[in-house]
Amino acid sequence: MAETPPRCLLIARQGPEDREDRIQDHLLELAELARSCGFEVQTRRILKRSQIATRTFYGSGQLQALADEAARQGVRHLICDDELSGSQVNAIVKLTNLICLDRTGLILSIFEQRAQSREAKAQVELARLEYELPRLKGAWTHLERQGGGVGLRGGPGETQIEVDRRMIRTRISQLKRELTHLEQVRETQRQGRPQGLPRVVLVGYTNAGKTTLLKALTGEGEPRDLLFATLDTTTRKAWLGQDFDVVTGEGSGAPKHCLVADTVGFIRKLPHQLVAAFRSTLGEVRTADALVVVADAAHPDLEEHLRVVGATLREIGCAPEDDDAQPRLLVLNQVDRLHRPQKLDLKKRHPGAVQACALHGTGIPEIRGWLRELIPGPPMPRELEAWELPDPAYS
Ligand SMILES: Nc1nc2c(ncn2[C@@H]2O[C@H](COP(=O)(O)OP(=O)(O)OP(=O)(O)O)[C@@H](O)[C@H]2O)c(=O)[nH]1
Ligand SMILES: [Mg+2]
Repeated sequence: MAETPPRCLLIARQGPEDREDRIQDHLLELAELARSCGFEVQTRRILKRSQIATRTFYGSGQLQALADEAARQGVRHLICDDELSGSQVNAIVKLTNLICLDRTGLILSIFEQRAQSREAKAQVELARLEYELPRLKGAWTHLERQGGGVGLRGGPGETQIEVDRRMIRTRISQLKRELTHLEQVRETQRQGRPQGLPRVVLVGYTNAGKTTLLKALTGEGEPRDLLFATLDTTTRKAWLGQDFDVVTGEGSGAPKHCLVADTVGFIRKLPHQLVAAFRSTLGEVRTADALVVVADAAHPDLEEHLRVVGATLREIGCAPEDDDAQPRLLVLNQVDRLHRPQKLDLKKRHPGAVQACALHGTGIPEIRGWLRELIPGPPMPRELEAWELPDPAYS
């Protein structure tokens, strides 16, 4: 019999400068993350607060009311959209008696569930330890206080923290060494791939349809309606048509191919520990011959998703104005879920993009055509779109 999923309560703070609809959108995304982690969302709640409460972030009065509500509904988990310190999480747990996760902790849990390959597992464990290390202090403050209370330096709590920190640092060093080794293995594999085939990487916001597009282009891939379904980079060969110019009739007629790699998706506030840990996986993006940026055109937050993708690409060293920038194609996917006026509006906003439905194969010949012409070769001069420009909000 299938186990019933644990139920959770989601909260986010709305400060005086935040628009309520934005916070609602963020809570909706948090609900998707919670669902992808195996939770059932019972309630979403915005907590309006002009000031952040130092100890509990949300303030003890509102938290107490939430704890009472959770107790009535039999909910055991509280998930917060805001980034909390370790001591704030501990204070919330103590006050509410609920298991408390922040957004970063939730994303890390999803990655832990999904990691399959040795490399993905090591990357996720490294990110988890980097996340936990500065939080250890909070977990042991009661012991520290005990130690301090009797006038001892290095009381039992401090000693325990030091032991834990040392163990974690040792493990972090081990993992970094292992990842460096795996990166070398990956490099050797990369060199062993069929020579002369251009390599294209699919990037984009999580759940946009990257794996579906991989499947449409190469016949392989397992798309799933979950955030972060893909963690491991999968590379497959795609047929791009014949080397044959239909107008001039020239060309050898030989089949043309390229390699297409599917990658881990991006998200707003992707924990920097994960970006750092996935450095080598994301290295595939930096070294690719071309990028195909896949976006869910039917998502109400399309433009924000694009800005997040633009900023994350910059963070990993792919700025479109760099001299060695790769050619980029924007694929506005899932247009089967849009009406004609919406598609026309999109055409105005993103004239250079291909509108596609990877699920049913619409737009795929156009994408193949772009790949055939653009790789290998210098990037075609083009005007950058707004989402690709540096954005102080995401740096
Ligand atoms: N209607 C529609 N659904 C699509 C389309 N492309 C993908 N989907 C659906 O969107 C969901 C996510 O697709 P994936 O291909 O797994 O998305 P992804 O970008 O690889 O997601 P992650 O690996 O989780 O980051 C799946 O349920 C797909 O069936 C499309 O063109 N139209
Ligand atoms: Mg995927």
